[in-house]
Amino acid sequence: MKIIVAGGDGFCGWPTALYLSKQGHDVSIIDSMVRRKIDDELHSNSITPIASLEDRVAKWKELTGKEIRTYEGDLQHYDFLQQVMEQEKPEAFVHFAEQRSAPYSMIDREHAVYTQVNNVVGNLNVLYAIKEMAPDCHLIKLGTMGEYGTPNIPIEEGYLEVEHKGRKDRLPFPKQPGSFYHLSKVHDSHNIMFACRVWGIRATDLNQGIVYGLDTNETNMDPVLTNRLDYDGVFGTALNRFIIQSAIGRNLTVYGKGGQTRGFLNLEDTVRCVEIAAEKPAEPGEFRVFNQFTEDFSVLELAERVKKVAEEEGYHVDVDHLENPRVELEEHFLEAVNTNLLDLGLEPHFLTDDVIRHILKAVIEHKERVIEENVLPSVSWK
Ligand code: NAD
Ligand code: USQ
Repeated sequence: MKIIVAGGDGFCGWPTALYLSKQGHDVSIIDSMVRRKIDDELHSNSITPIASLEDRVAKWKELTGKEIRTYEGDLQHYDFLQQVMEQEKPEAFVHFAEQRSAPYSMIDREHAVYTQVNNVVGNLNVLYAIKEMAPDCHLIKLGTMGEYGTPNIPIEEGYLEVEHKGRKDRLPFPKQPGSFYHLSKVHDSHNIMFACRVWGIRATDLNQGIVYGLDTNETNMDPVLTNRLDYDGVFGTALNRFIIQSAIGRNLTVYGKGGQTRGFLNLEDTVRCVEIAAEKPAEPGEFRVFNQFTEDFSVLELAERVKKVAEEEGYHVDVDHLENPRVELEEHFLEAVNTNLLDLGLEPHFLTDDVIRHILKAVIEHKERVIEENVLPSVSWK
């Protein structure tokens, strides 16, 4: 299958591009490199040293004989996207290419506007490019579980059967996101759903939970293929961040009470979920929604899991409860359905102590790269 991976230089996109290429698909990457520029803006870095995209794909070709074509450009620039689509005529378009940090979107007005323009306009351009140049192409769009927020009822996969004043309908599940970033994903979902209904586009919205892990079989093949891994207060996510904090002798930063409960999945499952969606595409006109996570944990539970494993490895770890920089419920109900991907064959890699130990050992190798002042949260929601 001819597949474009937009955002293919990023944390999820790079391992996905390699995995799809290894599976025999004809893969090309679009990326504007903006994530690397944001590192410069924030004076931050990936804890793992990462090679340029050019070197990464050259190494992949040397090791496997497989070519991954690359297009450096911004999805907001329609002329650029048109050229790529005309050249590639993809059967699937995997769309990771968005500003994905909630704290980054809450820094100030400029960052909120940047996030929503980048994400919403980029996605709208992708929808038009599919309509105009590859109408049968299946859009596989990375959404987020955070679109739903934390309602006091179980979360369904995209839709809710509602009975109201004696009438019934299947309606989009209500969305109560917690940041301007998460809101951008809600806007994307609405635009995609509309494009499916009006133009007959086929699309799958993958409402992904928080991804943990660093490597996959493919990124492990050579140091040049190493994936990025964020630890800072803006782009680092729970669990990965806790593991890195324990490796560098810092207290684990639980925000508030730590009862915030989220869906999580291993990076190895991210790449497989995208493959499953690509191999079993949505029907023309169908807006399909999969909740892409395998387990849920509270933040405090994760901190305690990491503390236990790190202490077994000889590190002393304390858990701090910092004043929460975000506005969110710290104790709440969370139950979400995630059966669509399991029904299509996903075999989850669950979070075991060995998985935590593996990430810990991998990050310890690079701990001298951590910029200490970036570890604590610096962005307030208020
Ligand atoms: P990332 O920032 O590491 O990668 C995103 C990539 O997209 C970067 O390489 C960046 O340069 C590129 N990009 C951004 N805007 C672009 C544009 N307009 N044009 C071209 N390229 C652009 O992020 P990630 O962690 O790999 O996340 C990928 C996707 O998955 C995002 O859409 C994110 O919202 C979603 N997601 C991530 C997680 C997670 O835990 N990391 C969880 C749920 C959903
Ligand atoms: N948290 C802490 N301590 C930390 C970091 C986070 O307690 O050091 C808490 C946050 O307050 C929040 C929860 O952990 O309650 C999750 O925060 P996060 O930074 O791990 O994840 P989030 O901001 O939700 O964003 C990440 C990705 C985003 C993706 C989302 C999936 O950056 O791209 O969309 O996870 S989800 O959470 O399902 O919406």
